[in-house]
Amino acid sequence: YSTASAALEEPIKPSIQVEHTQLLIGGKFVDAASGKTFPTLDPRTGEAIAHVAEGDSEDVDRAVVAARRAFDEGPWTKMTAYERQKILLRAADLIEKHNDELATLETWDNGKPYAQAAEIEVPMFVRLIRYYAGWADKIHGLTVPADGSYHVQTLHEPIGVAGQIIPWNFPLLMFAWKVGPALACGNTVVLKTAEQTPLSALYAARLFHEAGLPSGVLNVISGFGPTAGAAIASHMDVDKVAFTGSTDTGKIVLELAAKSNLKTVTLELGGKSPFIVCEDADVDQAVEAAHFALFFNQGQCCCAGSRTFVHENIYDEFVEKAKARALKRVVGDPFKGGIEQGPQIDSEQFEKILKYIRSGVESGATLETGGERLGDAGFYIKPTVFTNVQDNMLIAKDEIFGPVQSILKFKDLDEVIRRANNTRYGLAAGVFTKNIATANTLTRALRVGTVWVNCFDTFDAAIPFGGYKMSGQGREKGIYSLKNYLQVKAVVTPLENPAW
Ligand code: TXE
Repeated sequence: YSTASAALEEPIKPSIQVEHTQLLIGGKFVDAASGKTFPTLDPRTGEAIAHVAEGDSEDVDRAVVAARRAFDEGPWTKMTAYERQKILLRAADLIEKHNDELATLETWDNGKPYAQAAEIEVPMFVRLIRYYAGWADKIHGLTVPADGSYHVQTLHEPIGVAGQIIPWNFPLLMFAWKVGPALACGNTVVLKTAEQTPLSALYAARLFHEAGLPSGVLNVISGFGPTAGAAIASHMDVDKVAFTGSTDTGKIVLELAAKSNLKTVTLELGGKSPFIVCEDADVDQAVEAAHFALFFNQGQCCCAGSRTFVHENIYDEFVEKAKARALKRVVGDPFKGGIEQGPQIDSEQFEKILKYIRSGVESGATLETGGERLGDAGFYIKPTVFTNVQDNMLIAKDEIFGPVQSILKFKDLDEVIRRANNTRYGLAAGVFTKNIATANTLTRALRVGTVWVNCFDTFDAAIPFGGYKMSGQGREKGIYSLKNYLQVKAVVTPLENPAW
C-alpha cells in the first residue's frame, strides 16, 4: 500500500471546531428533553469528536408538533411556490459558500477522503437543492376529461409532515435527497440523522434557516434507531416516512408505519449489485471501473458493484490487473491529499467486514490481497480481493459494505443473467461491453433499479434511484421523488347546477 503507514501517523487536525451539537427543533438549537448526550466518534481513532444531544421519543414529539404547526399554520405552506423556491436557492448558495466547513465535518465524522466530500458530495448537495428548487413552482395538477357534465381537476398537494431517517455513508447527500423534494413540494420535515454522523446535517440545516426557512419547517434530531428512529416511523402525526438503510431496519420501519397510522413509506435499502464484464470489454477500463464500483466510499455504498462477474476468456488477465489495482490503492488519513480510501465508519462495521473476510477464506475463495486491518488505530481495512468466488458463498450473497471485491467467473450471457438476478436484492448493476446488442439484452434482463453501461455510480439530480425486490420501494431523485411527497386531490364540479 503506497501509504500504508499513513494510518499510523498522528491524525491530521481538522481546520474547524464543531459548532452545533444540539437538536434543531422549531428553528432553535435545544438540548434533548432527557438532557442525555452521546459521543460521535472519529473513525480514524475511535475517539470522540463531540458529544451531541441524544434525541428520543419526547424530542421527536416536540419536533413533530413544531413541523405540524409550521404545516398547518404557515407561513411555509401559505407562501407562493416562487417564495419557497427562492429560499431553497439561497440555501444552495450558502451550502456552496460553506463547502469547506461542511466537507470537513463530513470527513471528520465519516472518514471519507476530504477531496470526495469537497468535490463530489457538497457540490452534489448544492446541485440537488437547486434542482428541486427548480421544481417548486412547476408542480401542478391536471384537468381531467370525465363522463358527464363536470369540470374535473386534480390538485397536487404536499403530504404534510415528512419523517426522514438517513444513514451514515453519505450523510449530506442523503439529507439532500430527502429534504430537497420534501421542501420543494411544500412539506415540513423531521429528519433523523444516523448516530454515527450527526454533525454535517446540523450545520446544513442551520444554513437553510439562514436562507430564510421558517421555524419548524426543518427539524433535525440526532439519536439512535430503536428510540428516535422508531418514534418517527410509528408517530401518529407523521404523514410519510422515507428511510435509507439496511433491509432489516427497512422492514421494521414499514411495520411501524403499518401498525401506527399507515403513513406512506419509501425505502432505499441494501444491495448486492452485479458488475458484469463481458468478453469483448476493454479489460483495463473494466478493471478500473469495477475497482471504483466496489471500493468507492470505502465500499460503503448501497449500490456497490460487489459481485464482479468476469467472462472466462478474460478472467485471468482481469484478476491479475484487479489485484494490482487494489494493491496500488492509497489508504490513509482522509484529511491527507491523494488519499483514495479512509477508515470504515465504526467498530461494528469494521468487525462485520473482517468477519466476512474470514468467512470468504473459510468457504474456499482465494484471498488475492488484503484481508486484514491496516495499522493498529481506527478502522482502516486493506483493500481486499477474493477470486474463485462461488454464488453460494456468504461473501457473494450478503452485503459486506466494505472494501472487499469478490470476482466470479462466467461462461455465457444466459448464465450470467440468471446468476446476477439470483439474489434477494435489486438495486443496481454495471455492464461492460462494446456490443450494443449485449448491452441491450443485459439491461432488459437485469431486475434492478439502475443499470450503468460502461460506467458506474453516475449520479445526477435528475436520474431516479431505487430498488427492485428487497432493495426497496419507490424512487428518489428526479421527477420520481416528487410523487413521494405529494397527495393527489380530485375536485369535481358540475358545469351546470345539478337538478337533484
Ligand atoms: O443500518 P440501519 P446500520 C446496510 C449495510 C450495513 C448495514 C447495517 O449493509 O452494514 O446496513 O448498518 C436507523 N427504527 N446499510 O446498522 O440500522 C439508524 O439510526 C427506525 C445500507 O447503520 O439500517 C440510522 O439512522 N430507524 C445503507 C438508519 O436507520 C432505525 C446505508 C440506518 O441504520 C431503527 C447504511 C429502527 N428500529 C447501512 N434502527 C444504504 N442503503 O445505503 C436503526 N434505525
